[in-house]
Amino acid sequence: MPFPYTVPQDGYATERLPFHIQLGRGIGTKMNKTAFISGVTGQDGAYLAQLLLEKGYVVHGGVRANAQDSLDRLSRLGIQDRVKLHNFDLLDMNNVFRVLRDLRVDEFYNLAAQSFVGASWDSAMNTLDINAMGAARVLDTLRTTSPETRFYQASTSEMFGAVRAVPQSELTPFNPRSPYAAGKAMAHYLTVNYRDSFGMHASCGILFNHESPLRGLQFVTRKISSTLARIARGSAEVCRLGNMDARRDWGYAPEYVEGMWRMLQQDRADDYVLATGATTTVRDFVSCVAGALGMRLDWEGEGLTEVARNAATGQVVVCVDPAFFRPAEVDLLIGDPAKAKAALGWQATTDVTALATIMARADYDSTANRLAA
Ligand code: NAP
Ligand code: F7E
Repeated sequence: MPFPYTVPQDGYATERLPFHIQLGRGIGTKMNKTAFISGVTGQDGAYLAQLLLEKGYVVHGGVRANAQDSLDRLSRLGIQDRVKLHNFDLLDMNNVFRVLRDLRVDEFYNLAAQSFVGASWDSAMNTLDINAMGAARVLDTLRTTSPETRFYQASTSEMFGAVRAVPQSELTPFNPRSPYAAGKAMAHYLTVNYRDSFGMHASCGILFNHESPLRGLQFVTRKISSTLARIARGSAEVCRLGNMDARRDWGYAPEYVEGMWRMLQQDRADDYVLATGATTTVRDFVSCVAGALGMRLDWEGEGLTEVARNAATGQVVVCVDPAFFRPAEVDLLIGDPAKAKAALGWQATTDVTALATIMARADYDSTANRLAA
């Protein structure tokens, strides 16, 4: 076989190559690609780890030293024993430096963050330190110790903030509306800057909201699916929500981690929007979840007095609570994923109704398991 050979798009399918070519990094070493995922205990980290393991990667993951019981998502996917875990904290430069210098992985996915926008006003310094300076610590370490490592930065639609165009694409100017978004914008610009200045293969995925049964319970979709699932099982509680007019472009997380991986397989690093191209209000997401649970809702009132009742029982299941309003809101997000489709062949396929159904069913089933336990 001639050398150099072409690496298949689906990773290093070593079993299809002659044995002498499998010995890539020294005698007896298989040519599995290596990846490090910061934030491997989070929603995206867990799905990305699963995807990369399926592709034959050796997957390293960063976990915070004081958060060892947060391996729940990896356990739910049945992969907790297959990810090589390392103590890793984006706040600690020495720690970041030592881990990355020693591993020198092929691909680094920077998914770790204080990711809850609502908390970022009350913990602005911490949010900026993790989300902005944390990315700087990783980029500078890679530049010094492993410049050939391909780098993915978890950028976000929140950077568009009070939007300057509809829909939002890679060309839309940023206008961040929270400490979270401002920190992510800094990390984004720094990633572009390291790519331009030092030739690093560093890409940003500007991802619109993506959800799943592994989503944190504080985010609105999962708050709705988990609370309504308990109500459908007989709970008398009420789902208390903030701004129900806010609109988001909600997709399904496992599809989005595939897009991250595709970005790092390109010859040239670049930035891409991943989105569905459709937008839905929080109120309509409530109705989708209720529908999936077989619950018809009657909406009445407006503003602070708006409620949704279970049409069958009259029980109030949703109400407005100003405690969940934000100091500044991002009212309308809708992404234009045309570039990702053309360049990466990536497309979201799960619409918001299907997404709500997946989440509602998973929460309904796990509620039953908890009641049975
Ligand atoms: P997530 O579930 O909140 O996960 C965040 C991860 O970051 C967790 O593993 C967390 O660890 C870790 N982390 C927090 N602080 C850290 C620190 N100081 N050092 C190291 N790790 C730390 O978030 P996600 O939804 O998977 O999102 C992944 C990334 O994409 C985030 O950067 C987020 O900002 C960004 N993003 C998300 C969306 C979305 O819709 N999901 C959209 C655009 C961008 P613990 O388990 O210890 O808390
Ligand atoms: O809020 C409104 C809230 O917290 C969505 C993160 O992954 O996606 C996520 O950020 C909307 C907002 O997500 C409640 O005001 C109403 O307008 O689910 P969320 P988010 O802020 O969009 C982006 C792309 C990221 O990058 C982030 O990391 O829903 N809303 N009532 C509520 N939100 C919450 N959390 N709770 C409520 O009761």
